[in-house]
Amino acid sequence: MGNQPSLFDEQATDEPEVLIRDDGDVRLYRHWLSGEESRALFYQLEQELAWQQTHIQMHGRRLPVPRLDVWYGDAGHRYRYSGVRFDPRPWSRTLLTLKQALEVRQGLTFNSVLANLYRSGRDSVAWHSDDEPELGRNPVIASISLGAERRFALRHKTRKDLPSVRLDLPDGSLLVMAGATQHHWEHELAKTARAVGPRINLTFRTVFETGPSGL
Ligand SMILES: O=C(O)CCC(=O)C(=O)O
Ligand SMILES: [Mn+2]
Repeated sequence: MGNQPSLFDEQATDEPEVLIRDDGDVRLYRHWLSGEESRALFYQLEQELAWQQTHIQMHGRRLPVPRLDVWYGDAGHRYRYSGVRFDPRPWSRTLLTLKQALEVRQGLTFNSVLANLYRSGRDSVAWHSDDEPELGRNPVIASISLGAERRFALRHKTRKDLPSVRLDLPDGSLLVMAGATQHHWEHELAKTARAVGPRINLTFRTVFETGPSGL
């Protein structure tokens, strides 16, 4: 593949670590990208993406989410955030390259991606499941991490016998959440008091909702 040989090299994908197999399916490919690739991708995405401050409506107040984010994807697949529908931006060059690498190396297809930029340890994502109706039943979500290592956690919503999973998501890793994961489990990226650099996370998703009026 021209100037990016290993990004599309199927041999480069190791066996994943299975993090969750009960009531869901979560796998980690620890070294999905080389250090050189992930560094280059971090800087390209930091420059190229139209990072914005999203606000949510909570208890009648308009609050900024603790991170920057932006959606990209195929036209006509709207997503919903805090009750409001948005159109994604058209694919950027770098995001399209990564989407194609997921197709070639993992056999996974997506039509959109949510990019998050965690500027420091003060930025975070609170406990949630990616279970919006437009993602359909048992969505497959491919999550690529670039930059600073941050602690990611998953906990079962009801079963106390299943241990929570906590891990630092490495630079260049790919986490795939599939099966019933979003139905039974929730996840977070906690704040940290440690001095950490910025981190970019990309969650590739398939949004089924189409057209201006939605479902
Ligand atoms: O940053 C991460 O690793 C997770 C992000 C996430 O869960 C989300 O945007 O839905
Ligand atoms: Mn999520």
